[in-house]
Amino acid sequence: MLSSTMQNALNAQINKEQYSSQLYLAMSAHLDARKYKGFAHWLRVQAGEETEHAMKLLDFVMERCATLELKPIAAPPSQFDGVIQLFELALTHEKENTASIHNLFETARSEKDYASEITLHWYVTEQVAEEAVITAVLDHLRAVGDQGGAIWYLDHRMSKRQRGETLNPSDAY
Ligand code: OFO
Repeated sequence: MLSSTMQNALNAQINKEQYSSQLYLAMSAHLDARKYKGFAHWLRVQAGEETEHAMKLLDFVMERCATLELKPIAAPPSQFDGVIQLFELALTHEKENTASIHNLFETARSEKDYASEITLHWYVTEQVAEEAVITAVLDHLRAVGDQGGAIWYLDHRMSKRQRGETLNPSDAY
């Protein structure tokens, strides 16, 4: 069994992961409509990964015979500024999610919930990877700018991301 504190905290994190998926889907649609098909593809794969993050926690809650409490998922924005600003927003979002995972980890520690703590190790590591890859995308975007032709080459590279991989644009050249 999970303590009610841990159960509530895990349910809240499931909702945050689902929101992340919605946010990346909205970002993907925004860029797709502006013909940035590669960035849109990358973000859509990211949305799928966020759903998997939610499902992994959901399975854990169920395995612990706790109550799954699904809440309404907040609507993400539907309009964004340019590609660079959009990825800046993505990085800010991931930093917030990292803080949320760290709080959850602290809760598991204070509840002496060792199983939750071990499960959350994966999320702590995953956040390091997510922040790193979005930072790398931003570095590339800032280097090429969002006006010239080079951004279309970067867009093409971003289209190479497969499900289950992060695809740092540096790896794709
Ligand atoms: Fe689930 O890692 Fe991003 O938000």
